[in-house]
Amino acid sequence: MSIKVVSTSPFPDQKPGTSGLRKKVTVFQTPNYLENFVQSIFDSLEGFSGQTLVVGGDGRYYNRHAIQVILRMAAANGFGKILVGRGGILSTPAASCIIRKYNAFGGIILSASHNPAGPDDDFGIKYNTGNGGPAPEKITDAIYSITKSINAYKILEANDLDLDRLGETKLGETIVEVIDSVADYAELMGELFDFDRIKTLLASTEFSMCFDGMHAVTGPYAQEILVNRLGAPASALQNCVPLEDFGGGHPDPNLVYAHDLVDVLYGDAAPDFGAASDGDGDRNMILGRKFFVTPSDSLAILAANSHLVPAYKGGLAGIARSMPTSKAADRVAARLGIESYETPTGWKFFGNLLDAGKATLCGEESFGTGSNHVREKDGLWAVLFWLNVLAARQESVETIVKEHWQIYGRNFYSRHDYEGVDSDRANTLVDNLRKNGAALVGQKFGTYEVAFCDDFSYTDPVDGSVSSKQGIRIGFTDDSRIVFRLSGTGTQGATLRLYVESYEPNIAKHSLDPQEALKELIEIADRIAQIKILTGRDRPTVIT
Ligand code: G16
Repeated sequence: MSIKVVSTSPFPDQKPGTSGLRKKVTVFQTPNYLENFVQSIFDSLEGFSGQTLVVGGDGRYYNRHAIQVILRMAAANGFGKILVGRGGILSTPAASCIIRKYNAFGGIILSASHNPAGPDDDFGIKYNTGNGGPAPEKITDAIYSITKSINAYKILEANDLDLDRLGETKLGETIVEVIDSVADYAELMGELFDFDRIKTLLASTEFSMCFDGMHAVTGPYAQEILVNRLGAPASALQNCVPLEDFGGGHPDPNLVYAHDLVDVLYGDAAPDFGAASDGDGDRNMILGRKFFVTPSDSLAILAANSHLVPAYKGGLAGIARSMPTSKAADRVAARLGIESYETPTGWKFFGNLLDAGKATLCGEESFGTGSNHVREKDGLWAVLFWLNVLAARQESVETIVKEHWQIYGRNFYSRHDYEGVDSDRANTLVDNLRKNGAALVGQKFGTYEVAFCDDFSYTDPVDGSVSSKQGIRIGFTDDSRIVFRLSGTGTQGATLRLYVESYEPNIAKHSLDPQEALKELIEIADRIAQIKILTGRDRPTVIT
């Protein structure tokens, strides 16, 4: 087997977004497109010769082909060993778990997360460092800079490997080991949670649940953990057979796209607990019977109940949330007497806080929750955390959430997404806010008065790195706020995200519908940003 050096020329559009490079499959199929990006990853790294690389993806269309290319390139570039999930499959949190457990140098994860899959849909690739987490900005910036000047890549001339058989093979000088995709992750979950207590809950005739895998990567993980190890009936799982096109669905666990699960939890004879995970298994949506738990509340509630879970009963070091996530978790941190951190959107910003032992739990409004057990958000982990809390408290999801609001007050929260908007118009909207923001301070809009308006900038408390332009925040004197930012994960046009939050201490008002409670603020957002006029849309694509 010989190493081939292939001449290439740069592509101008390989800048990683919120979570790696996400493009249409057809773009990745452009000759050398994938290879350029992979070589740029390797060229941005130092000291990996002879080290271990973890490779896996969410099983979407193009996963198998991309993995064969990456294996040959990693071998040509001098990795000593490559651990690859069977069939090329690793959920994002499982990949993080395996990088950490086997002290790998890093990992390459193939996924476009919650974006649809198939020949005309999306694909993605990202690099994770040796801590198991997404590469920080200084690495993604370096990768991008290399993509702009790359002129060659290295690849081994070899046949495709059999990825479906466990065990080791040699690829040139490199050992490739196909590993079980689920076992290490399942074992880790068993160490964190009270499996005996959850088993008892799942065996009870008083309790029923439904987990929806959205035909994506979590199916086999849910089967092994929830059914095989915890004894849930097979009927508790739906859409758990992974498909290359996710069954034509949009594997984003929210009230719109996870409609199969919503139908069950809001239907007749609804189970007590429902949950869904996304394309690559790092997101989660939690439902009670006819009851939706917002991701921001979920983070706060898990933190407040963390003493019930074996892994966290010794206490939390701190709680971190992304800036647009509601401040509900901050209230829990304050009561627990621990630090809370506000980071930009993107799980990569939690890495330093977790590594430095400053935060134990992290969460984002975008249906992401996780802890220091890995360095990615983790969908099934959140489901198991909720099951552990339900098993310990013997109360319904709704009761637990409402009791939480009684103690802490309710942070009404909603996100409105305008997907596939013309990019120029979306940029104009954000530029206008940047230009005119300062003049808003002191202005009154109905019952609200603007206290501040800025473009969020974050200084990492561990390494001092600064990330600016992370979202326009408009704060009001009563602590309500409106946030605008453009998504960094879409592949078509721009997605404008509007986040709206207000705090309500009065229990009598807690049962209001969030859209009702936030109505005035939503109208103010439109007035200030001219959303309808600039996007040409009279309503959002998705409301959560
Ligand atoms: C990624 C990031 C998350 C982020 C989410 C949404 O999640 O890892 O940190 O909150 O995208 O980002 P945006 O608002 O820029 O679209 P995932 O699940 O897509 O990997």
